[in-house]
Amino acid sequence: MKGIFTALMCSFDEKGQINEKGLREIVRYNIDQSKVDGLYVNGSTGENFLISTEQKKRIFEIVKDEAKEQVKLIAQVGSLNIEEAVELAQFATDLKYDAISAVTPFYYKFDFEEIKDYYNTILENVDNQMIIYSIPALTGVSMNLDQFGELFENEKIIGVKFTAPDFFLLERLRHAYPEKLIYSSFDEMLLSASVLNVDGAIGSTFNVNGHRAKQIFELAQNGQIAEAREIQKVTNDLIADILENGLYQTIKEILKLKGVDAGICRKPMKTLTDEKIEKAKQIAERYL
Ligand code: SI3
Repeated sequence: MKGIFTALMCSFDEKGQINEKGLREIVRYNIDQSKVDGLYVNGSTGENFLISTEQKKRIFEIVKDEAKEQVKLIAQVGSLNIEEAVELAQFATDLKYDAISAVTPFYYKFDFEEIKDYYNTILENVDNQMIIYSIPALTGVSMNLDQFGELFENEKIIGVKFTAPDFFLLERLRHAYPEKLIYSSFDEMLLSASVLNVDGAIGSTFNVNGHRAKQIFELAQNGQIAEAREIQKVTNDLIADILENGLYQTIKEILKLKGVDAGICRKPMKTLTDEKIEKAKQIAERYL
């Protein structure tokens, strides 16, 4: 379960329906071209919070069918509707996903006891291992070292997808819980997190830049920091341009230039203007 995991995109058509052929091509591109170690399915990058339960299940099925046992698969099942979270967790477990993950419950200001109950409820109903998905900037939910520790008391919680620029907390977590898996999840901070000995990373830009993420992570593990810094620099030039042009839309456009039928993003996400499509082409030519 260690290494570089792509936060997988999903291909959607103009009607917002899953483009199965396109999704299969995205899976193949990540496995065959980028050679990532795993896929994180139905996360933020997969537009999970914009789609129906049936669509989430279908995506789990298609990805498993395409990837088979070639890479590790993590199913993000988190939902404000706890019955949906349990249903998806059971569904992905039946499909033999290697682990499930759930975003911290958001929108309502849940207290820590409620958050803990959410994870324990999902896990009481499913025979699988869980990776907490912590992304305070989007959920508004920040947890401290002790709270992570309390969640980790449940042995089925095997790690955390740590999507925050808090390197103090990251170092404390690494030190306090050497046996838990910690995944860094801001791609632009991969080297810094790798130096703190994270077990892997999960990221959106790995859909097109997974090969460099693998290099950064492996170089850092070998102590080749100067070399890793060079690759992180190019990576961050790429990420800065992608973020400026529109994150998920630009990644999809770049995939299309690589021959992958990545489709468009679901509404209310916008489609790229002609000018931004041209910019995406320039980004691809410059970096990929
Ligand atoms: O669940 C997911 O799709 C992710 O892993 C998200 C991941 O943390 C990305 N965050 C978001 C909000 O998309 C990052 O990979 C991020 O896009 C990247 O670092 C650029 O800022």
